[in-house]
Amino acid sequence: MIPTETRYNPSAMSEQIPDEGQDSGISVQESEPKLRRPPLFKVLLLNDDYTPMEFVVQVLETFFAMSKEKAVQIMLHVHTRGAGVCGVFTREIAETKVTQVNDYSRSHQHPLMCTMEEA
Ligand code: TYC
Repeated sequence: MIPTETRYNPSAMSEQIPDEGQDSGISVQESEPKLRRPPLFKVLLLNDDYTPMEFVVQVLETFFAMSKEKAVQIMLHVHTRGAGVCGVFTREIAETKVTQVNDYSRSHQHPLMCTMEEA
């Protein structure tokens, strides 16, 4: 005969050493989650007096995957307000967009400027 205390008895589990879930009064400082969201960056287009409107629209369609309608809307915003946001990206993507747009503009002899700033 196995002594009563040593037999497997699921209903007796709650009588064992209490853990935190049993309102034991024991508390453990849990560590903060390790993951952090990366910083985000706005990519901006700046207005100038020389770049053709149609070129700016083409840039927005090509490098920021905008519809023609959205690209015209953003281009006109930049034209009237001086600057506008083309998109928000992580640092490396934003840097790549800025370089691509500025290289493309220069290769077409346009002064169009693309920059970035932390969102
Ligand atoms: N201002 C330019 C013009 O009148 C058009 C333009 C719009 C240029 C947006 C740059 O980011 C820009 N031709």
